[in-house]
Amino acid sequence: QPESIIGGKSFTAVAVNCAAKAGEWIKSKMGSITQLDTKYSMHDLVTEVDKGAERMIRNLIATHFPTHSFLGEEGVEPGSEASAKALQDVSDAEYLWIVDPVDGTTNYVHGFPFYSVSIALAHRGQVIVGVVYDPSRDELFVAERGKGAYVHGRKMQVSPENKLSLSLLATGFPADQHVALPANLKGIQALAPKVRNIRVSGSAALHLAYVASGRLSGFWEYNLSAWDIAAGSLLVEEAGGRMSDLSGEPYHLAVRNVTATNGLIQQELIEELQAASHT
Ligand code: 2AM
Ligand code: CA
Ligand code: CA
Ligand code: CA
Repeated sequence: QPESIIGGKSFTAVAVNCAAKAGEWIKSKMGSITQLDTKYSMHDLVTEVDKGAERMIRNLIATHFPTHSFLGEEGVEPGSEASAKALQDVSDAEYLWIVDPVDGTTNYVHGFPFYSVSIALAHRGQVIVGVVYDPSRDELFVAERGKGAYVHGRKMQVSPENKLSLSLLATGFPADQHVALPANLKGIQALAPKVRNIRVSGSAALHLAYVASGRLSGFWEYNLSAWDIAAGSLLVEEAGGRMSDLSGEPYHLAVRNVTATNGLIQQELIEELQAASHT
């Protein structure tokens, strides 16, 4: 077991403090964005708030844990190759903080209140703390490995639906127009008639928190990066759910095409997505 306390401050306390502080600031800036840029494509937005929030989180972590490594979305060039390489570069870090300062920037820019701050701490590649904060609803989701997952102190448990036909799922439209988007549209087309419904709400981290809290039965998405998933993956696992890639292999930090469920529908969901990808 890694030390969870250094210098009197627990890892989780720092993660929570960072998420709460950044989240409050992000929310206070909503509606007053002065600079909106695109990154990789017209679908990929970034604001001064994304960058400012990441700087705030990074500085706070560095004051408590100066020896720890840091991987944040806004510190990496856009595109999936750059993000895979950035993760590779820190793969031998003992302690690695993985941060998405605003997950759901498109929602944030449009005033659609579904975005989050996502902060994970990995020890030798294994996520040991995961925090996702939703400033719009003031909901704080926290997990520590082996200690369960909580939303504002209440223990979370994944949902009981044991069939796709009883399930509420979520996914995302990938930015990649050539391979991932067509693949996922096939998945949506195959699944929509077989489930209760599908939501595409725009924050992968929050979707994972919703799987953990039982509000969604499952979630899948293509082409994500470690900062979108790492924190939420621990929420799901500690709430009794399952995380895997699209072929059913267990989740790890380099997984980009991800499924997260209550466990009960995992097999059925993966089979449907695999069948759809071959159509
Ligand atoms: P972001 O808001 O932090 O960029 C929604 O489907 C998810 O996709 C969000 O987690 C969102 O994160 C992410 N996303 C948005 N644009 C993306 C892009 N160009 N490539 C990969 N993921 C993206
Ligand atoms: Ca982004
Ligand atoms: Ca993101
Ligand atoms: Ca982001």
